[in-house]
Amino acid sequence: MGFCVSVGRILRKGKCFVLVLLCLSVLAWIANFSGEIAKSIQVSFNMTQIPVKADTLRDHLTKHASTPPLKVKCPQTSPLLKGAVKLSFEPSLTLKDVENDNKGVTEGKYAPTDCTARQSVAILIPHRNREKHLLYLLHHLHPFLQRQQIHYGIYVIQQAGDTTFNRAKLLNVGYLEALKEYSWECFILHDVDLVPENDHNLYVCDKQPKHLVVGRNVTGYKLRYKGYFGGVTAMTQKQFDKVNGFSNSYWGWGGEDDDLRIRVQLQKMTIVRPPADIARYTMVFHKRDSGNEANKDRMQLLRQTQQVWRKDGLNSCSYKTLSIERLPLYVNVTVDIGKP
Ligand code: UD2
Ligand code: MN
Repeated sequence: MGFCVSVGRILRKGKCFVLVLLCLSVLAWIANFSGEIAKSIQVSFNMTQIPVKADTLRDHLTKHASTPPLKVKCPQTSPLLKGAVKLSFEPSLTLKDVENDNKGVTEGKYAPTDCTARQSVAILIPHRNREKHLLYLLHHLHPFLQRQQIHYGIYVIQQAGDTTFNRAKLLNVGYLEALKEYSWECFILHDVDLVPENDHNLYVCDKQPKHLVVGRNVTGYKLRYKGYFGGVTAMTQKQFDKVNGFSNSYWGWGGEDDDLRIRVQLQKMTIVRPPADIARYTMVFHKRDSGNEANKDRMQLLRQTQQVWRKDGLNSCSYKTLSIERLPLYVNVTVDIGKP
């Protein structure tokens, strides 16, 4: 200001105002420029001095920075993966055991603590009367997903009552209910009895709908048929929305997975699969459940998909939510989906 006043003696009053503005701009420029320099020093320091490993970076920042530690994006390939793991199906296993093994999970949800997950994924499991299968799946799936460094939530959608089972409609309900809790970007549509054998089979979505079950123990680890899309499937919110979800009309066993494939193909999307040596599952042995007899109408329904998909799906899925229990290891949605 002293500078301005003395200059003011020389210059007329009106010009002083312009000079003040000039002074301020020069000061602002200097401040900004020094900030840029500081940043570029920081960047080159980061690039040259700090090893790439995420935990080392975190430790370094904790030690040396006064600000809270930075959370870096999780690496493309998680360092925690083990590959093929030996699965166990102990008859004595209890839900409490699985809870004790997964203290980091709250209401079925988990996010890596030292890096930001690359995707937020909801696992949707249609279920009725398969408690033991659910237990084995939770036992394997929680640590499996944590090793993949995914932000995830597990939703079990229970069909209430004993009318004919409808897997597809339950998955539509799961999708709609999960989105009320969080804006999940990826959905894994997951049979309760399929346990993944290799954690390189990543539970994340791709640019195209992904089918994760190439082989199962019960079928000699061979793909059942070319267009097979059942068991475990990964679709982004956008992809699932684009096909209007599943049809709600498949009551009983069969056809609903082929219907979803037709919807995907009608949208000019293609199905991708991980390599066969990775996309391997053990299916816990079971017989056909009562209340899930083969659907005799399925071939007829599959001929109509092209005509009806726009009005039979997420946009016409009517149901009554009977309860939502936020249990430690999963969100349990019990629903009345009506009957055929
Ligand atoms: C195949 C497909 C499955 C689905 C089904 C036809 C594979 C690996 N899976 O399974 O995705 O297309 O054929 O509908 O090819 N469920 C219950 N309680 C019941 C009945 C069914 O929880 O009473 C659920 C459970 O999540 C089960 C799924 O529905 O895993 C499929 O039923 P399934 O296991 O009896 O049929 P499956 O093995 O032939
Ligand atoms: Mn099965």
